[in-house]
Amino acid sequence: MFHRINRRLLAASIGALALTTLGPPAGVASADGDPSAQVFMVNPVQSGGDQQLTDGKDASDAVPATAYATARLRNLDGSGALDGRWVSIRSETGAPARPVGGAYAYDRSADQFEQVMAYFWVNEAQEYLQGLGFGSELPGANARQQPVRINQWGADNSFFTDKKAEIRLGKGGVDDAEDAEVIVHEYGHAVHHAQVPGFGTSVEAGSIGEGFGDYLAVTVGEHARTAYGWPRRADLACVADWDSVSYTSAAPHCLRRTDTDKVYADRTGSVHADGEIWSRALFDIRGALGARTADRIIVNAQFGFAPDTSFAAAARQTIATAREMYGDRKADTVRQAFADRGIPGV
Ligand SMILES: [Ca+2]
Ligand SMILES: [Ca+2]
Ligand SMILES: [Ca+2]
Ligand SMILES: [Zn+2]
Repeated sequence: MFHRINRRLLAASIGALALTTLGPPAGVASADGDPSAQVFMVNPVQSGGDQQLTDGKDASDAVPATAYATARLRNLDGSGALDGRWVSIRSETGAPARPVGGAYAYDRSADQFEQVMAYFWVNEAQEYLQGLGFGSELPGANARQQPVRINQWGADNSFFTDKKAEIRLGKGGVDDAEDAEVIVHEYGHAVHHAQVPGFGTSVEAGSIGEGFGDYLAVTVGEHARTAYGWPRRADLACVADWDSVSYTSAAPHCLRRTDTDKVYADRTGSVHADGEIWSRALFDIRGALGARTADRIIVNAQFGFAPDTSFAAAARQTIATAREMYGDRKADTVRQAFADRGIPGV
């Protein structure tokens, strides 16, 4: 679950069905046949650095053209729908996105833009995990077609549902799927659930789920940014710089951060707040070992988490995984990151 704001206030969504599309396509099909698409470079606040941006009721001109990049939509099944190897998009708002001249050239005012963003970023996240070896050298981590539903309701809330193993992205405030960090956060829950069915049945396990989702959003976004040469003009540790302009007053706008000084003794019992303890530890491991090594350890360790794990047990499992994969020195670096958060028994 991403956040919990006004989720009963559904009425505002009824007028959201108008659809607009851009005229001529902004790109053409690539030589290998993958269509191009307009996407945000993680999100417009992070890439552009303008903390004054606001939703403007989903207006095209509320976000500058420089916030968009043209990228390829990979692993599609060729049907023209946003169905592919790692993700399948269903939308309850607007017609399904379709390529014109080999391009999905929608801007943010079109409902189809969120469909394209969700496809691009879920595919990107699974490709990142595949690139770490999950699905080849290591077991797959949600290496399957992930269903994503863009929800018509106006509630400012996105979530992953255990029952259908489906991600649902809401449209309250800034449309949730306009921010890659919201999409990938939810994908983090899908990864956990695929690794350990029913994961998150204790408050601490739930907090680990939220912290990992935030961390995954940051590390996948940064991987993509580096790979594509996109700008970043906000702190790496700021999660959902764009979605959060709707409900945070102070700049920089962040739903949460992965670099707070929270320790285990600061627990509140709220999974989102306490998740910042865990995400900071993961962020520190990344800082010390580099993203690739850190993320191989972090994700691989999660296969061994109990559904109702504690911070202490999950930290010990992560340290043990680091030792098995990389030896004592790196294991001690991982241990230090958890010890710095005051997690007992490490
Ligand atoms: Ca939109
Ligand atoms: Ca939102
Ligand atoms: Ca960010
Ligand atoms: Zn969540």
